[in-house]
Amino acid sequence: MFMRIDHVGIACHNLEEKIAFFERTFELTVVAREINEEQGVKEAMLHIADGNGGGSYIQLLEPLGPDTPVGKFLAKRGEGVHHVAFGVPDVARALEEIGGKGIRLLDEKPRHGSMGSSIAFLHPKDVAGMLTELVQAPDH
Ligand code: V0V
Ligand code: CO
Repeated sequence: MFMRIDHVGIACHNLEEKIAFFERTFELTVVAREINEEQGVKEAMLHIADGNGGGSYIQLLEPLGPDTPVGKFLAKRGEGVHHVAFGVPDVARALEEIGGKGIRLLDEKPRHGSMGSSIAFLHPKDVAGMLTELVQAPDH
């Protein structure tokens, strides 16, 4: 079902500061930036590698406000790994299959994600405490 790790999402207070840190420390490059109002984030993707059905990235996330998923996470836990996203060939189908196994879906249908992708989240309490995202890259 999972083709690769698409990205690891990291919650941070200041996106520009963390982009600069990742660029100078690990020599990564920002390949996309977006404000996603629906998800309540300002985000940047730093490219790591190309893989099966799409690339793999670090996703840096700054909340648009305190009452958003990332804003609440920062207040409760501070900066750190917020979610892990797996590449799948078809998000709608993956949701159906995973939902059928009794895992709580946070999204019943795919939503708009970074770089034109389709995304959906699974409840962290049902996945070993890990907020899990499914990603279908465009044209895949
Ligand atoms: C909350 N919990 C987490 C968590 N966030 N556990 C692991 N990882 C996280 N990121 C735990 C929390 O500690 C609670 O456990 C429990 O889940 C319920 O959390 P809560 O604080 O009561 O509830 P909320 O209202 O904060 O909701 C949490 C969920 C919410 C996960 C339901 O954040 C959500 O719907 N997330 C999906 C959307 C999202 O995260 N979007 C931002 C990324 P205890 O303390 O009761 O034990 S956008 C993105 O990745 C994009 C655009 C992209 O990739 O393209
Ligand atoms: Co993400």
